[in-house]
Amino acid sequence: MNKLRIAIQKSGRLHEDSIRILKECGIEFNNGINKLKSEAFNFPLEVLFLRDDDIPQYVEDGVADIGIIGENVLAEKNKKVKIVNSLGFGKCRLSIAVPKAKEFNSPSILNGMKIATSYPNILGNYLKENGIKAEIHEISGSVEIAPGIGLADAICDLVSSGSTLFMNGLREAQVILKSQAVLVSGNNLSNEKQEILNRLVFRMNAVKKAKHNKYILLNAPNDKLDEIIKVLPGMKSPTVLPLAEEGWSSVHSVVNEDDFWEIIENLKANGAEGILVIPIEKMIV
Ligand code: PRT
Ligand code: ZN
Repeated sequence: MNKLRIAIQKSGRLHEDSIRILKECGIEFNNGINKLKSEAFNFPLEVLFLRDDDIPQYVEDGVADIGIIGENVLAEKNKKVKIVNSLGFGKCRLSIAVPKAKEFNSPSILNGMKIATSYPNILGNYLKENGIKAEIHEISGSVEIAPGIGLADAICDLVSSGSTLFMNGLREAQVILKSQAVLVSGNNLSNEKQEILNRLVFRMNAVKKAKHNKYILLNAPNDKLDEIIKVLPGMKSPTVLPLAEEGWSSVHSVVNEDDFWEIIENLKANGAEGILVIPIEKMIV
């Protein structure tokens, strides 16, 4: 039987989350320790463990059918692959950073500077779009030390918490690209492989949706039910069950993480008691 081949990072920041998302989709396989590939036991999937930089090329060439990589790598490599799904992890931004004391009120300040980066293509496009003439100095690692050792005047590198910049006396001046891990696919999947991919994406969406939502249970006095139900959206509408105690009901619903605290405050203000919040494992709508 035909199998779908997915390429994920062998080791590094995306490795564990890539494995976790596949496992949460119910797919079981051995992790890639000292292994180049692994076959899933219970889903038509073969997992290849590769360096993240190589994944776009492998997917473009069809050696792997799909892959998980950061949008930053995708934008830099510019290969013929398409984004199928955003995965919500590996979030970071590609930014220009300058020494702390340096003013940065417009990108034109970069004119004439030497900028160190591992992302020469993305940086080159940014400079071109802004009409800036600067020298790009490509280095493959430890970009943040370049200004301190006199190798460059500024850098263009990935930032997440900002502590690496801070420790090197640098300041984030301009975000060029926001990135997260994405699932990409080649452009010529067979019908059979496309079908497997659709099943995988369906499962990933159920996992993602569940993470964004919480199941909520609460007790409400019956005379306050109308107000409380108005606060709770639910998947269709909240479930209301009578409590053993006269005049009270139990209300069940699903709430979105984004407005979660606001909803809880509203519920309390409207007389809800004994509020329980429970994580949802999968959500199929
Ligand atoms: O060996 P391989 O080539 O596969 O891995 P790699 O060393 O090239 O990549 P890796 O594992 O470091 O990162 C893989 C992907 O994780 C990146 O392509 C991004 O999509 C994503 N990601 C998310 C990050 C970060 N956050 C991140 N903070 N990648 C790197 N960093 C680095 C950054 O370069 C800087 O050195 O972390 C430092 C900054 O972090 P803060 O928290 O101090 O700001
Ligand atoms: Zn890499």
